[in-house]
Amino acid sequence: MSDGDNQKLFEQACQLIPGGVNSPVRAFGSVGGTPRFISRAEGCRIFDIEGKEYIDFVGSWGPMILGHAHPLILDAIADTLKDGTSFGAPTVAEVELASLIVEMVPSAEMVRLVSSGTEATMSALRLARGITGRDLCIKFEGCYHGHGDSFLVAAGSGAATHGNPSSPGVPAGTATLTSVVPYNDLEAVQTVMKTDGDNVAAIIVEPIAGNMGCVLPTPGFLEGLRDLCTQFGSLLIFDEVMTGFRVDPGGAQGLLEIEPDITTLGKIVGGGMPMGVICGPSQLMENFSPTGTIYQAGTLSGNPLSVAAGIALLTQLRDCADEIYPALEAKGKQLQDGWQRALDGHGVAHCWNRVGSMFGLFFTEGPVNNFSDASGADEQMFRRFFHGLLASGVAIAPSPFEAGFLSMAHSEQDIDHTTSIIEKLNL
Ligand code: KE4
Repeated sequence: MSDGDNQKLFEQACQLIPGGVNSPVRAFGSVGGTPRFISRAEGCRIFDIEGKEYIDFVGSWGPMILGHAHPLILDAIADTLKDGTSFGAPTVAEVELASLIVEMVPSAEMVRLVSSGTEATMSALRLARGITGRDLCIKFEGCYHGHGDSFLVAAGSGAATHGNPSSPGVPAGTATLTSVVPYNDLEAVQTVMKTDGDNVAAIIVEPIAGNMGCVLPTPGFLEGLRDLCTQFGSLLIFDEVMTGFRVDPGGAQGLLEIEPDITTLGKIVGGGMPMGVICGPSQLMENFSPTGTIYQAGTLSGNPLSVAAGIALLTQLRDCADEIYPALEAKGKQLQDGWQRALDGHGVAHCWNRVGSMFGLFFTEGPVNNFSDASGADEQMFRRFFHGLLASGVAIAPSPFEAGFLSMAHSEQDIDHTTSIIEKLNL
């Protein structure tokens, strides 16, 4: 292990893997520089191949709510591993995890397990389209629902509410079935529903957005979506891949007491192993094959190792919720107060959005209520902040359009240490 190993390995990786990474955001495209190749992680720290350690606020993009390499999760996987890795047949543990999810997620009566958040949202939209017999869907600018064709869509120009592909390879015919409107803009949704409501299968939304930084729903926004879906017979899909079990044991729908028709989950539900979930009322979920005719399948769906990790983590979050979620809120407040004070000391314009241990820091006066607001933040300042922290042993997401996460493994001392680092940064 020596300095420069990350760069050397990155050059080698780029010969073999597009951009040297298996998911684009990891390539540091938004911030420049060399991605750190991580060799191990423990608690709130990650360690790269040069032996450098970082206090980590990415947490593998959300799953690590108890911290990395938590013994409860590692032991659950190890215990399962000795019996094999995959059977392609139902297992007791899948029933146990389904029961846990139904118990914790207010709107869930039945679940279907898949292997990623993308699979979950793709399947959820197909379910909504199959049930309603309608083709259109509405999504929100700045919300990310994985890389399914129907979601890689940019807002249509001007009056044309129907979307255009935001990626090559997405057929125009597919993109035009998705309308993209600004987050928190209920009037824009009402306009679309007025003309197309009877053809809208679903409105899909991150109930607390985490893919344009962290952006909160303004009062009445989600309630308005709920009412519009009920009025027009469309289905409301809460994409809780990030917020599920993060902001509350019952996710955003538990915290905000709004019931969607269909919920998608990921990240935490798999304890850091590949997992996605579609869940909701039985009378909707039973439309999935084989009880219904809407096809959905997966070789590794309900994988024993992922399910074991998910059971271990959700059980801990359920049983210790009264300790865990207040503690995560306290950690989040400590972080926000400290970083706010340090950045004020630098005279840097910034604002925060935060729900418990999920946060967004924007280098703009704010408020930030949608993607346009988030896009107005100072990206050069973000880059300086990102690299100043990284050089000082603190890892935040390598993009201004990502949320940050705290875990139970971040101690008060760890958080104070990051604040003292920011005080000394050259911004
Ligand atoms: P995956 O297919 O990456 O498991 O989940 C897609 C997805 C769906 N819905 C929401 C709300 C999500 O946040 C995600 C994935 N989140 C990103 C981070 N913003 C994953 C990181 C990455 O793409 O590498």
